[in-house]
Amino acid sequence: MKTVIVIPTYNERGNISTLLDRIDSLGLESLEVVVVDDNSPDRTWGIVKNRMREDAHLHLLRRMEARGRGLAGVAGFKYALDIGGSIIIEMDGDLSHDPSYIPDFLKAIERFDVILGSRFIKGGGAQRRSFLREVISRMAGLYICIMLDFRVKDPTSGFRCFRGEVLEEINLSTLTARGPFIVTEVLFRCYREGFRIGEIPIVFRERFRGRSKLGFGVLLRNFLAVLRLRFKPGT
Ligand SMILES: Nc1nc2c(ncn2[C@@H]2O[C@H](COP(=O)(O)OP(=O)(O)OP(=O)(O)O)[C@@H](O)[C@H]2O)c(=O)[nH]1
Ligand SMILES: [Mg+2]
Repeated sequence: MKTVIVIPTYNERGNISTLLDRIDSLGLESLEVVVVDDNSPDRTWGIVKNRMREDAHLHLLRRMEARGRGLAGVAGFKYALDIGGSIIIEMDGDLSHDPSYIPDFLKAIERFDVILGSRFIKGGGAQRRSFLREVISRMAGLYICIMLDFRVKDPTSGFRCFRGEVLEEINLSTLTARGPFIVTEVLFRCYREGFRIGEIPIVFRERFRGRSKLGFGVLLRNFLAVLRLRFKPGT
């Protein structure tokens, strides 16, 4: 059983080495790591390329075409399937997602098809998060669950684990989200296909290094995208 970790990055120079070191130190067997970098101006991709000289299990997808968290995530999933991944984990590259939870995901996926790392169940949480941001993420999560009939607590978490069959079934090529909304669109399809979706607690750490890409524009786009998905679910 090959596990593939997919990490989309854009300008994560200050974080990527620490993250890759922490993943290495888990000492997991049959593990491949794919960094999907959209040609970051800070040359995050260069750091990965250097490390690849000494690490045959590290892969770089350096995307030169249109940039976006969603586009990068889908490219990473396709790559993970291509290299024979049977369990695929996605996580952020800004150290908000602690790799020490990876063994918990691998244990939980034995009984489910999809596992979400949840901030909003017992044992989960968010560190260094401002009150405003906490309220926004909870409200957004609630709105998404009501509109799309999801029965999870943290639908926007980007720390997730999938069985390979799930990503084969949900038709990656017809996903439409180019940005961060991809996490909601993917979960929507997982529900539609009837997969078993579970949650494990994670403590999320607010980004320490690098610039946040969240703004009012992102929130508004996501709000509208939920409506679109609700009334025009696509194929
Ligand atoms: N390849 C690629 N990765 C991206 C892009 N935008 C964001 N990412 C990465 O996706 C992950 C999540 O993005 P973040 O910017 O951390 O989003 P967030 O956690 O909602 O917000 P902040 O942490 O406050 O910035 C990080 O690893 C980013 O580097 C992009 O356009 N292309
Ligand atoms: Mg982040």
